[in-house]
This record gives sequence, C-alpha cells and structure tokens, in this order.
Amino acid sequence: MHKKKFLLLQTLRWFGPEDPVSLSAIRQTGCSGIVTALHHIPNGAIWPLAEIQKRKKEIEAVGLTWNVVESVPVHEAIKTQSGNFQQYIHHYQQTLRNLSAAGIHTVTYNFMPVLDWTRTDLAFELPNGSKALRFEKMALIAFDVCILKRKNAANDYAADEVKRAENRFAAMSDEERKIVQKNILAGLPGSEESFSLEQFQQALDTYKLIDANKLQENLIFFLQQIIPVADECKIKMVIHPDDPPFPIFGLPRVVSNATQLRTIFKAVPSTNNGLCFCTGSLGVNTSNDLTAMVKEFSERINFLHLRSTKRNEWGDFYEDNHLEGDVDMFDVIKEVVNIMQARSISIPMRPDHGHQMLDDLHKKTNPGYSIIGRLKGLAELRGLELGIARTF
Ligand code: DNO
Repeated sequence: MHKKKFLLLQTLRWFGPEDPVSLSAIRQTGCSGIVTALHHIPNGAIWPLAEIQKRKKEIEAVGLTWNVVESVPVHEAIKTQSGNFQQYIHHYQQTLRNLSAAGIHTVTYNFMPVLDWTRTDLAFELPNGSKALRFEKMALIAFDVCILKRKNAANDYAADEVKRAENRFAAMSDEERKIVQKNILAGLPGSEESFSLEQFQQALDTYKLIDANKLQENLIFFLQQIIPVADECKIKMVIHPDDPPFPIFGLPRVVSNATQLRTIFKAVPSTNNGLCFCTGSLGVNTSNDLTAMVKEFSERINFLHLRSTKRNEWGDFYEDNHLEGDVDMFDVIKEVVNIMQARSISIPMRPDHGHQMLDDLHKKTNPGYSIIGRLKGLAELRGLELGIARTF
C-alpha cells in the first residue's frame, strides 16, 4: 500500500457576489476551495453568524468549500492603539468565534499601516501584450514629494532618488499623475479603505508618534488578545507579510522579513499564530531566503500565496509569470511538499494574482484577479507540484 501523499489544497480568491468572476467559473478551474471575506461588512464590525452561514451556503451550492477567510481586516485603531481599539479587539474576537461556529478555521489578516498592498501601475504591458501589476519606486516618490507634498518626505529617500523622482514627475502627463494617485489611494481589490489626498495625509499623521518598535508592540498586544480565542475555537490565524516589504510614506513596517516574523512568533508561541506565506511579497526583499523561511516557519505556514516578482536595481518590481521572475518556485514548492508530508496535512494555496490576458483584456476585471491569468498560474503551479510530489 502506498502511503497517502498530502498535496496542496487548491483555491482561488473570490470577492463575493460583485466579483465579475463567478463561483461556477472558479469551479471549472479545478480548484476545490474558495478564499473570501464578507466585504460588505464595515471594517471593525462583528461578522454576524447568519451572514457567514449564508455566504458559506452560496459557496457550497456550487460544489466548492470556503476554506480560508481573506481578510478579517484589523481596524486602524488597533494598529495605532487609539480611540475604541479595545472594543474593536472584542469585535474581532467575536468574529473569530462566529467563523469557528460556521466551521471556518483559517483567517488571514495583515498589519500594514493605512494601506493594504500598493502598486503604482495596474496595466504594465509585457512584451507579449498581456498586462501586469507593477511597483515603480520613482512614481511612488514622485507622488509622495510632488503630489501629496508630505512634509519632510524627501528625508525618507536618497538625494539622487528625489532628483530622479522630480524629473519623473515633470515628464508625467496630467493623466498619468491622476492614474498614479488613483492606483495608490483608491484601494486595490481586497483593501477595505480608499482615500482622498487630504484623508490620506490625515491617516499618515496618526502614525507620527508610532515607530516600528511601537507598531510591533501593538501587533503583539493584538495577538495576545486574539490568539487565546483562536486557540479556544481552533482557528489558524495567518498574518500576511507587508507588500511591498519595505517602508513607504514614512510608515513603519513590522512583517517584512524573517527577523520580524521570529519576534512575532516568539512573543506569542501558539502555532495558531501563523503565517500566510506570500512568495510575491516576501520575494521582493533580496535578503529574504524564501526556501529557508519555509523551513524555519514550517509549523506555522497554514496558507500560501504563490506568485513571483521581477525586481530591478532601482527597487521597482513587476509581477512576472508564476514560474519565472526572482522566486525559485521549484525550491519553495519542494519544501512545502516536504512539510506537508511531515505535518500530515494539505495546506491551502492560491495562485496569487495573474496577468490580464486574452479575453480578459477587454473586460472589466479586478486588478490582479482576472481569471485567465490566474488559471494559467494555477495550472503551472499544479503541474510543478505534481511533478515534485511524484519524486517523493
Ligand atoms: C493582495 C492581497 C492582500 C492580502 C491582505 C491580507 O492581493 O494579497 O490584499 O489579502 O494583505 O490581509
């Protein structure tokens, strides 16, 4: 008798009934799981059990399973420990209890100040005509220094970077300036906030007295309140790394590398204090050795976002094909297959993002979340995994 092999549990993200990609389309991709959230519930409010159950039924009616919540957002008051933060923590705890009562046991969240993931270009044309998401450092600095005009922003960059960004800004058309601003402030799919310039500056101001040490303390405090509830109701909390994994707009970052992750896990040791291993986010930082990180955090990785980025020497990156770019996907998946056998579990994964391509180029799609590009990524990753698993 062959020993049972544990393979990745294949999922796709779905943004709810408003998503232009339907559940039945997702079913056709061959994955069995859905990653979603109750996007209609305001950030900070308790997710009612009945609403969770209703969404779960919709998913199951199509023959799929709601495996992972992405995300239960952490209210800004919790990150800055201001105002009613203790009440928001109680709400969060109750949402976890409700999710558990509905049979959902994996929850993703992030602890990035103000903005969830950030890109400057949502339609970066690749040589083959498909479109990718891109982060261009000069465009971000140009927005910061010349559009937002954040006080002392120039101090956060090297002098030659500011010069280059000013030139970049001077060469931008009004239209391009507007697009960069919109890409940064309007909120990418899944981020629950969007800002005007004034609101954005106000949000940045709430971090005036919060450096990385303080933000880390606030994260640990949050975990000390949340993880005991997760233990009680058997929920695996998985933190999503910072995207990009370096400070932007002078805001502190505390989930960008192995040292920071070690601190978070040491402070709250339960393995329900876990990690959403996002190869695309972590892979942008050249000093992150992804395969070593999978090994080190093997007990805590309970969800995977698989995608690859291609960096250049200026700190820009774009989202490459899933098996190309700077991430060594073969090595990462080999290690993941290893730990799944050691832990005797299947870990849920989703092909993260995808290029806008083929018919999707003519459709209104959620940036990064059009179906054909993700399906291409899924198919490639699935093949890579099967090939690796055969050799075990
Ligand atoms: C982007 C996503 C992030 C992620 C959150 C997790 O595509 O990976 O928005 O969902 O940061 O809380």
